[in-house]
Amino acid sequence: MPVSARPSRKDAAVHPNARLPIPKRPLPALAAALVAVVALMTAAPVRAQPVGQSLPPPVTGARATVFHASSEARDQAPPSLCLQTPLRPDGPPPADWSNDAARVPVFSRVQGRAAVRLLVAEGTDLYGTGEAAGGLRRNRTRTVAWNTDAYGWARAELSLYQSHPWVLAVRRDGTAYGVLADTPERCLIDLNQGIRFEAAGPEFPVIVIEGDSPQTVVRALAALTGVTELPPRWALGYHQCRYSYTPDDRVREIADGFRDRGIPCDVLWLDIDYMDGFRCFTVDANAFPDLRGLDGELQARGFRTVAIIDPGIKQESGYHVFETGDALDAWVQTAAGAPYAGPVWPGSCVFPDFTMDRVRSWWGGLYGQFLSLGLDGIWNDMNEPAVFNVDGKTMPLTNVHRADPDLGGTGTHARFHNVYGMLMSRATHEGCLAARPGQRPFVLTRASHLGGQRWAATWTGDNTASWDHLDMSISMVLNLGLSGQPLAGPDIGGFVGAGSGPMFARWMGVGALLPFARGHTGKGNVDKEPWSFGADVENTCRLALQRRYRLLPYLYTLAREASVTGLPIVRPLFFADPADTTLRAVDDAFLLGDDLLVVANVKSDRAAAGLPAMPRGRWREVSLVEGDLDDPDLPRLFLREGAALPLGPLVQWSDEKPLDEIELLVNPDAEGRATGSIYEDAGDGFEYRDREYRVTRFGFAEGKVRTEVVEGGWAVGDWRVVAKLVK
Ligand code: NBV
Repeated sequence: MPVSARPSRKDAAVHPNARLPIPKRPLPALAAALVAVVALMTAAPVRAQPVGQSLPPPVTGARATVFHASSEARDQAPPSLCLQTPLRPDGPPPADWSNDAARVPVFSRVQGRAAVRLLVAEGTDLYGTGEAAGGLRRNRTRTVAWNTDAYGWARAELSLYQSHPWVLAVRRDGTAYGVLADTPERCLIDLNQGIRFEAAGPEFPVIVIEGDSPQTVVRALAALTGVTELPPRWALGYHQCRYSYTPDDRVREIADGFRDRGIPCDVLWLDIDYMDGFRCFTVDANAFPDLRGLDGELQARGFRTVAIIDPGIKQESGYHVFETGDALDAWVQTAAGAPYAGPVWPGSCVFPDFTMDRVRSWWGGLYGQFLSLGLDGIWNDMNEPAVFNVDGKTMPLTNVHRADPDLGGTGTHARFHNVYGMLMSRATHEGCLAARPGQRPFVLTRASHLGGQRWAATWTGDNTASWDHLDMSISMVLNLGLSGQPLAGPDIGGFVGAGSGPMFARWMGVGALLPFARGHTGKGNVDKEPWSFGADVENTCRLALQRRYRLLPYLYTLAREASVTGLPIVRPLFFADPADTTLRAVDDAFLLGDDLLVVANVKSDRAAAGLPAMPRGRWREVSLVEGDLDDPDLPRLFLREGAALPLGPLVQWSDEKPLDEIELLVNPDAEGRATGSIYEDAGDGFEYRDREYRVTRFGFAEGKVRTEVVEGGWAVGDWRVVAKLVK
């Protein structure tokens, strides 16, 4: 591993891109209406006949059709960059769709851009659009699918780090459909009047999925764009990060901080300052003279480590990554055919062109030696890709990617911008797997695109320590889940700004119940470890994280479900009853799986939290750890009527000890019955693919619990079940 003397660090407390002009805010209503009218007037319908072709049902209960603007557009369409496999149309669209303007898109061109519009019936609620700032319900919003380094983004931000040109529509009666604009280009998703996509680049196909429920449509989306593989179990524990824990003794201090205080934690993160001069795949020998030794120490105490890797490679002779990449001709090129260079953390950088298989393999190969330092996972940041001090905060759109034929061949950055981060995380994922075939890769990425869930988990970027951002973290994670990405979470506590103790406590309460739970904050900011805000906040954080660890068997069961079906881990309340329209806009409460309902208080006023509209049935409030019911800063939890929820023991890290006792929280239905299940395997590795796993079903009836293995043949140590009825 190349190391060198510690570089002189530039003060990186403020993101250079923060000084760039703020992207346009949405227009005021009157101006927006005028623009819409002008747009309609200038929208000349394409004369060619649109073509629709039905697809084999992606999942039972769903029907899907792909529409093209014309047969020429269909024949010339470049390969999809979001679908898992090419489509195989097998007939005409369903006959009952022909006059339905909600299901058959109208294609046009608007000011030179390809546009598509579908009507939306009264009473239809819209969701999805991926990583979008704002609330859960997306009606009357605009999103621009364009991966952007959005440091300190605002509620009105149009573009964040990821692009998901996808809308889930739930009709008044609870049936649902989804609309996917299959384009990687910059794409406006306008939900002001119906569903409208408008994108640069060539005409793009639109896939419409019809389903009997929102769940069916989301599962169908996953059947088309892929699922997240089962993560290692430790990745569902709590993660602690900051920009940056350095030097090595500071990392040790943080580890002590958790273990000495009995606050559960699985993972410590290394941000860019562990590197030698921000050169990827190097280590600062002064700050981390023995990273391998440090990782070993941490592992012995039950911690894993994840290290950051950015795409910008310092243009410097003698630096092994630059030299080997250069020899391979690996870089994105300018329109003139020279390697493109732009400034990022290390100074002038070149950028690997991940659209080429040979470049992805080279990049993946760099992880072999790197992971051997004892690292457990990789964090890909800045991969929009972010470039400093330029308009648009990225590379010129005229840059050239020499993509392989399966990605459509050579094209401009305008075509590949939105998939750059996704392809980087793919290269990382594949590299980790090749380096350690027996271990499940854990990759976190900032930039991504529809389908990116196949290679990485994600977080919502550089949020702000404000009540509003705490509020948005729930709806954003929900909409990511409805857009195919189940493994997501915010920077708990906020990346930008100090915030306050009560806000931090409240954020930890919520964040501990989201799929990816990581505390993080920016350089120069106040400390944001669970103990940084005094004893009261520390107690709340301990309870919040103890709750998460008690829920680990359930969380892991949900992650497994997501890996099989594509259903999100956290779900909007309306999943419990899609026909109940009172649930459609609730976004400070959510479902963890089907059985646990979380009511968060995200307002500064402690007393403000009343109960939201609740789904039908007798949901009963539950306690997961002693004292949680008495803490007003923790979300309230309710168990579904008829549910039996398996809880694990209180542990300090996920595999501290084998599961020997399950406490089954039972909320019997009117007949006194309840059911639940648990998925188990080794927690890492791939033996589960050869039946080395087990799904056990719990049935509660007549006051007794029965267990039955319903799937898999894994023979592991047995646990006892202790049922606890909730009153
Ligand atoms: O690597 C430093 C940070 C990181 O902590 C953060 O999570 C990323 O979103 N990174 C952005 C680059 C600079 C941010 C100011």
